[in-house]
Amino acid sequence: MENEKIIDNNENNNDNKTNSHNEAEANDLTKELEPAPDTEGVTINTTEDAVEVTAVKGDYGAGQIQILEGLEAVRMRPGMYIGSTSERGLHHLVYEVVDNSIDEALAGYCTAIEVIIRRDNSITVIDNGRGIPVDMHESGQPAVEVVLTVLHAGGKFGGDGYKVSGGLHGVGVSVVNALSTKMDVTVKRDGKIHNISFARGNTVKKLSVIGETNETGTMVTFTPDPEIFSVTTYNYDTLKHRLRELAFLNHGINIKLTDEREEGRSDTFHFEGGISSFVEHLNRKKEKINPKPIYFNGTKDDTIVEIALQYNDSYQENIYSFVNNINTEEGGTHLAGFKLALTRAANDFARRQNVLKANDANLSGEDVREGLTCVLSLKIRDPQFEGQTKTKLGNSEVRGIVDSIVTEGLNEYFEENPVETKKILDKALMAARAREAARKARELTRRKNALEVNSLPGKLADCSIKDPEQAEIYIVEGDSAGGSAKQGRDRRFQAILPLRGKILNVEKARLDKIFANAEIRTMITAFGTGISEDFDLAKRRYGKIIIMTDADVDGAHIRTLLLTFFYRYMKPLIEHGHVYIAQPPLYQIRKGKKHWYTYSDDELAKKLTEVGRDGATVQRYKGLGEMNPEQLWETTMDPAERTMLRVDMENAQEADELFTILMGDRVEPRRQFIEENAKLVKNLDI
Ligand code: 0RA
Repeated sequence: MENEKIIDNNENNNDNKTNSHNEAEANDLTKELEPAPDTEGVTINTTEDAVEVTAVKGDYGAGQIQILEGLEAVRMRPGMYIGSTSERGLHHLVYEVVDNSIDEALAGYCTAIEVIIRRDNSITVIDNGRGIPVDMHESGQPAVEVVLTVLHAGGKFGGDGYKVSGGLHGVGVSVVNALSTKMDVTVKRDGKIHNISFARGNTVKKLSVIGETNETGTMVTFTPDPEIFSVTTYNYDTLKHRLRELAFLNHGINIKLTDEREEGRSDTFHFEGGISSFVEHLNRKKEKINPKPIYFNGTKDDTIVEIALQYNDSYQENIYSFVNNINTEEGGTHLAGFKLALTRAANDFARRQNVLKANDANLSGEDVREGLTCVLSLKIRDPQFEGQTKTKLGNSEVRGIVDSIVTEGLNEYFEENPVETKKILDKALMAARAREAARKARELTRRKNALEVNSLPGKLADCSIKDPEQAEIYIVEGDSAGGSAKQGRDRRFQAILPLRGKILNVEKARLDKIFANAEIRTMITAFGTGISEDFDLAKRRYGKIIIMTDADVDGAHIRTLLLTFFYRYMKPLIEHGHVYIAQPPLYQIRKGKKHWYTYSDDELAKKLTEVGRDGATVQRYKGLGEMNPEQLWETTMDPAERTMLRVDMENAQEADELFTILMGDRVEPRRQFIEENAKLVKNLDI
């Protein structure tokens, strides 16, 4: 259970679904492009072209060098080409094919893309682009066969325009072919319908004409190889999320997703508004400062820059940046150029309007970005991706390009929209004042820490082991449960911090108020990590921070408050998997001299049936306080026996939304959310 997510994707709105003629076109494609009959058992040709020479180390023994040819290299080291062979890599196959269709759309030849999850978890991607070329290549093979069997061959055909998407690794459809037990490709081009098929990258049915048409397009169906992937079941929501993102980032394209495994499950995405619609979508549950997103774009030296921004009344900044449709999570030169321009433009305008007086200090970047939701999207020719996850843009010339486009765009907006601009600048000014107050509060905290040597909070019962890899801390609701936990724990590696009452709702407070809160200061000191921009994961005193609250509404409320606080101000703790939720039992069953614990109503019913209801007594634990120290240890704290949920935020975007909905000021989205997700939040007191 340790790796279970507690933050689920809860996306139930059917935004911007359209049923335009594009969708109908995509449907027509389906009818006409039927996959060729199964070709299993046909002789297998091997690819002759030695296009990749790879030295294989490790498992193959030191010094032993193996030459790998063609797609065999991909099957040998799939991770090198698609990042992973887990669920992520599995979904990456779809993105790789779709990216080719997106390229066709960006080149102006494709308007509709359809993705179908088949009942056997094979995937069909259909587009109405030009179709993969089928003419003879110098190698003696049709171009389509080369594109699908030679690494990086795709870009060598066609030539006009540059490849924009090409996936995170930009490896091409041949990699998908190599990693699929079967791939069937149908091309409508030059008045004919052509078909070819492969097995694990090898051609098993040569290209042939199977019909006539006056349309163009490509249909690819592939079955991921279970020898390669640890998971072969597609997740609808994962594909939906990415395809919607692609529809936002490439306005006008119609993208349809259908799941044949579940009757009626289908979504169509089409956003004429592009990234402005994206920003509206991200802010849809928030109170807006400027009702219409600010949007501008510009092109310089083949670099296309698009920006949409909209402020909401929260204190968080939410900037998403993309380069060639890839989410640049680590930022880079484009983001730096944007931030620089925004801060400068806001300060210049505030000075000109005398909103900032001669003696006032400048607004900081953070002040200006408070409450900002922004999407920055670039299409560039030779992106250099750097950083740990290769999602940081390195091209230095891009900084200046983005800076000048943003400066010009913002100046124009500020001049022409005085009402919205005043609201935005007022918010930044408030943020600046709060920042100053927070600085003073933090100064106080720091000074206090320096004075009281090793000043750990009095309420903390620390553990004796200081190694953060071994040490863990239980955050316990209330003094009485804290008492039981202190007696029940293994004091060598388990620390206990009882919290009194409810902690501050940080969604509704700025840093200054947060620093003034006693419970929060206690946690900051105990964890040792600092907070916000001072946060340093390396300074953590514990490897596991375990939230242990009662299984009732108050407990759930405290847990949500704590998670909000960690999410907002100590995010790396969650990102690196250091935050857990303890799972105390709900019931104890006694019968004769024996006893059992159960953690849910279902489990209780099962266990009672198993041991027999006659003579059994059931105790329902209303709070941790009802358990004696031994019971608490046995059920909830003993590493050998306990179950914990690790808090994992796979998707910060949706997690942020969840927190906003659950904790924010607005009642309506919260009510709606609870109705839609009654199961997930049934025990949350909100
Ligand atoms: C190579 C060259 C051209 C298009 C494509 C490949 C292509 C690949 C895929 C994969 C899925 N859909 C696709 N659509 C097109 C350019 C063709 C030309 O110049 O006519």
